[in-house]
Amino acid sequence: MKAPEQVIKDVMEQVTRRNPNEPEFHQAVWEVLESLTPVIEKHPEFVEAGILERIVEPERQIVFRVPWVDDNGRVHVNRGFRVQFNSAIGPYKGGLRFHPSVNLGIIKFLGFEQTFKNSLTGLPIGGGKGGSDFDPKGKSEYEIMRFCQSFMTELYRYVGADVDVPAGDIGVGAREVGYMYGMYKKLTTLYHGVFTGKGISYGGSLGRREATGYGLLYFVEEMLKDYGESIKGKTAVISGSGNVAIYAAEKAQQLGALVVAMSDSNGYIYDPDGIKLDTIKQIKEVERKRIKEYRNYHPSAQYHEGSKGIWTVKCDLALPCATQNEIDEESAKILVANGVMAVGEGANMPSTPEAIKVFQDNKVLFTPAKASNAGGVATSALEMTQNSMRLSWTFEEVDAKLKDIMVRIYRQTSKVAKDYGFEGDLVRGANIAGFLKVADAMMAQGIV
Ligand code: NDP
Ligand code: 2IT
Repeated sequence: MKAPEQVIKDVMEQVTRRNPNEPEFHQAVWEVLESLTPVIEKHPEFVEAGILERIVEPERQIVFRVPWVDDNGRVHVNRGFRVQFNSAIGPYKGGLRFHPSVNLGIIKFLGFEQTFKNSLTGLPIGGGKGGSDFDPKGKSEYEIMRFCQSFMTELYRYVGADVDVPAGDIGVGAREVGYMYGMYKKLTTLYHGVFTGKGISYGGSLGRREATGYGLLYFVEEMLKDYGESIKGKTAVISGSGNVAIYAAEKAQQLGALVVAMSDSNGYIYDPDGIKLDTIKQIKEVERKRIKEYRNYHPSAQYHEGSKGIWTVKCDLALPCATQNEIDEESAKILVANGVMAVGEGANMPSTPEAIKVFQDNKVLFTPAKASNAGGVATSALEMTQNSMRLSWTFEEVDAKLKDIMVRIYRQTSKVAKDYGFEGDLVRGANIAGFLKVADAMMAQGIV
């Protein structure tokens, strides 16, 4: 019998060899595998059943052509992806990302993370992710619609309410979900919950829009409580100004934090009196413009080019809510030097491994994405439930369930970390807790 460290090393080598040029996927896999040594020690049966080799290999990867015609009659071709990663505990579930940086490796990293995150929600959803290298920026409403329709004319074959249920992610919100849902319905004549994040008038859940950001703050609040602290009175910096960032900022403000900086991919704004969220919503949700417009409304605020600079703003709470690897070692060191108390990940894998090490070495409270941003997908599962039951819950009902789920994820993550001898290490706690449920289901279902 090989030593657990060797088992893990061998699986990782195979992942690197079999998936060349996919650094984000390697990074996500390594973070999980590295946490699993004590689990493998305790459960040699997982090794015998090839659980690790199977869990790092997507069940199915779909790559397809997405042709569309712009407003000037020019033809464009993008690439579409759907990676159906793991269905051990439920139908594939996870968002679609439209961003020029999308490639198979990015979608695989996201699908892999999603598998463990979905497990942590305690709800019956497997892991999947998809998207396209389409860039929505600067496109007209009809161009967006035609792209979404073309994307769906292929994807519709592979999804379904009990098969695979996509949702939003970067570049995909209620507008895009609406266009894709409309085409799905036309092609299949099925009116069922094949997407989440739908508009409220056609089966969407109240509270889904807010869920990822609100959930992040519920999670951080619960963690701070354990250390005799709370969000009230803290200064917060939140990167991004999309769906997750906006509702993270909203809940942070409701809980009494002063949010002083937000960003987009061009730069960040610093408003020491507190960001006016209505202005951000107007610029980002209504006008779909750049964050630098904020200064036109609030001339006393500062705008700085470059999104990375946001981590030089002094704060107690840093909440990365934009994209992967947005906090590197250098930024982490600056945050620590400026006295950051807690880092709560809203985006997927926003901190590099080196940055996480800096936070942990310096006793900064750190919440890993797959635990602290699970509120979005958890509420998606609540949307699926409502669709199946043919009823709609009130905002308050959904929000209360979300809060319960986030508190439960925090408690479970922190307990599992402690049980395995790593008290306070939520990275390990989340990886182990997320893994155990999926591994158990895979064991029960045989070698498939
Ligand atoms: P949005 O498209 O609504 O917003 C993304 C924000 O991040 C924008 O402000 C965008 O700026 C910025 N951003 C995107 N890419 C980059 C980049 N390469 N560099 C700097 N800034 C960037 O997406 P979401 O808010 O939905 O997603 C944000 C993060 O949260 C992602 O990591 C996503 O995977 C994760 N997430 C989302 C969930 C959801 O329910 N939506 C659930 C769980 C996690 P710009 O407008 O300039 O591009
Ligand atoms: O990363 C994520 O968890 C999401 N983008 C949300 C997925 C979902 O199915 O709601």
